[in-house]
Amino acid sequence: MVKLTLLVALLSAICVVRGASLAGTRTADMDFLHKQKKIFDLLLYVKQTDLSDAEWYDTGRNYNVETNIDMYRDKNVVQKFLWWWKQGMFLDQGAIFTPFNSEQKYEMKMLFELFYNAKDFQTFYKTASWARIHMNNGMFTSAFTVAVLYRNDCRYMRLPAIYEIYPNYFFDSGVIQEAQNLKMSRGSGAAAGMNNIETYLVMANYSSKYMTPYMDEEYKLDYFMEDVGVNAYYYYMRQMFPFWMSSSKYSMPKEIRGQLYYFFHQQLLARYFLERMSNGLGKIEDFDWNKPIYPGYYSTMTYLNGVHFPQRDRFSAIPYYKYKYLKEINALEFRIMNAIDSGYMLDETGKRLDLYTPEGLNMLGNVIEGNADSCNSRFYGIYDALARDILGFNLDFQNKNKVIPSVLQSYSTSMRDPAFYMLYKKIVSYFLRYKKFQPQYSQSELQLPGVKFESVNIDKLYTFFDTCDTLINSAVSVENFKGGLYLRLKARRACLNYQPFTYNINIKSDKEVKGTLRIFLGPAFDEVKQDAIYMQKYYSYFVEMDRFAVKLRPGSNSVERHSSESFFTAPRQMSSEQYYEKLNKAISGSEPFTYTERIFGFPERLTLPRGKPEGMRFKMFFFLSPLEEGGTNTYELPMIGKFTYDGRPFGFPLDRPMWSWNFTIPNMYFKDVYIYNRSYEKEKLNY
Ligand SMILES: *[C@@H]1O[C@H](CO)[C@@H](O)[C@H](O)[C@H]1NC(C)=O
Ligand SMILES: *[C@@H]1O[C@H](CO)[C@@H](O)[C@H](O)[C@H]1NC(C)=O
Ligand SMILES: CC(=O)N[C@H]1CO[C@H](CO)[C@@H](O)[C@@H]1O
Repeated sequence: MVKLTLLVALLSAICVVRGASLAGTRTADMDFLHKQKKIFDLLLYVKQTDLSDAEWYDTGRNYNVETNIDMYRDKNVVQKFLWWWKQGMFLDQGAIFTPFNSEQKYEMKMLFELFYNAKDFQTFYKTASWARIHMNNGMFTSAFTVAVLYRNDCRYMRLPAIYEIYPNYFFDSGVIQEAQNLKMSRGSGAAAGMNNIETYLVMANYSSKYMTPYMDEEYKLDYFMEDVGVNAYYYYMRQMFPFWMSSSKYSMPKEIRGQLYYFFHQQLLARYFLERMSNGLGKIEDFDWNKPIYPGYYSTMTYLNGVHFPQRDRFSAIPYYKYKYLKEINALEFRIMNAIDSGYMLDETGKRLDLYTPEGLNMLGNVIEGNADSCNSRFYGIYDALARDILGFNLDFQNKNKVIPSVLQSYSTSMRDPAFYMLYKKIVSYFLRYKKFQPQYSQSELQLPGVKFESVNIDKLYTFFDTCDTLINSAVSVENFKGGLYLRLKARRACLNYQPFTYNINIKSDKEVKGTLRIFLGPAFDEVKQDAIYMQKYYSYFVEMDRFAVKLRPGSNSVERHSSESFFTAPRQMSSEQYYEKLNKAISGSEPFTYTERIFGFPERLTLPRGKPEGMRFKMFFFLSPLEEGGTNTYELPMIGKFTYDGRPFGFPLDRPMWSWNFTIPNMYFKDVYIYNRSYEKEKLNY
């Protein structure tokens, strides 16, 4: 989950300590509203470039980048772009975009820079409107999204969710087909809504429904791997720090970039592992590039141009046309391992950079992701992208216009492939190896004398399958833009949800003290009785559930914290049509429009792993560490907003294996909890 520590500094009083609302809430002015509507409109029905009644259509048709070259900060950026444009070298409009193809990535970066360099919002909007009509839609969406995230004049603005822009990356072709049928025939099965707005519902399923003949155990988890919220979360987390973007050119907290890459994936794997356990599946398998890959990937999805996503049969060996990459990936793995084991990396001039320093982890993260901050991308390559290329089994291609990317080559689809988890297990294992070579925390580093957990009480924990509706209007083509606004096509599918709960934590302190309270959820295994070995073996399977600041007074303190307040999670985003309605009301002056800095997080619905009907045991771990005055840094990230970070390594103190004696430290507390999955139909939960 997001590794950004929001020390809810505003956490007021003790006795009953409560988290405050996460990020600042503001009321929009007209300027904000008009800009917001303009940028939102640009991503509606993005595959259709000819919606002549849309505002962007006229704007884009009448705009000329070249004659407005003075309106861009860096003219070289514009000249380079125009040169490519005039040569007709950009990706075809009907081609499939992936940032993992280097030529496509290069072009997308040019487009992004053009957007980013527009001197004012009007120029940005005009440029984007022009590109919306003339550029490949995938490339446009990607470059435009990053520009909105990084442009100061678009701060806190929202775009339609990625699953609303490209429903075909989230739902199988049957759903898309049925949506098209409904649109064509209208009426049939439609529940006409109010105000002439027609709502149509498509019942969607997960892929295990279609693949019985080859049924793979891994697909028991399809409700997690294909969850709309979790895939969108992954997309935004990676889109927030695009690997091709250098932190020196754009304001990006470079101190945490590489660490975040590690922590985010490590936490995602831990969360996935708890879900595996709930389904009776064991650990994530290792794999070898030179041996057949165990899990298959069977997709029922299609790209916008009708082409199917590539598949991978169970136990398939790497295809021969990927052999050329195998040598390279083996070399990169060897170099990364060498760096971790020797303790230094080589920069581009051959100079040694010490890895076992406070900055080391971040450096390692940048190198493994192979992002633009890598200390030596010639030597360490782009491991993340190369591994995805090999493992996804995408077909070989003639040229960039004929690329058919695998699910692993798009951020919004990668979590659907079971091999994704195997790959990130391998990637995370490098980091764990690095962590293992560091001294384990000593008692004095962890303890907080005079502070003792007395008890922790938690409500009974329930999960259940709910129904989630997703707006999939973009699955169809509309006659015109305004007509499109009156259509409501939704896909309905079961989705894991949980019943919100409260932690009641009693802590005794002999003094006034400020601290950070961290809550983790991890596996419980009967066969491992001794806690000593337990935390040495399983520390990396703990998911950080929450982290917040507390202020203790002398005596007994009771801290009450609701699961919904978690720093890491966010409630379901309002759907586009609701957001749009709210926006229109505000523009007409009938209702004020409030917005928050924090736009997204890990889906709150998935706070808990499914568990079992009879209850499944898990372990919760609570840890209170002192918060030193002035020891915090404040960062601001797009979509996350401002947050304060207490300077401890991400995942602390479970970022390193832990010894038993630490359990006797009174500012730590373990509790066994049980998670029950209930039937939604039978006992509709009061929530
Ligand atoms: C999903 O499954 C249900 C129940 O079998 C079925 O009625 C529905 O048509 C399926 N949806 C699609 C899009 O195939
Ligand atoms: C709960 O989990 C069991 C498997 O452990 C599954 O058979 C059952 O369908 C689940 N119940 C619900 C309501 O999800
Ligand atoms: C191995 C070790 O150092 N164990 C220590 C753990 O902490 C307790 C106090 O909380 C000590 O008494 C142990 O010696």
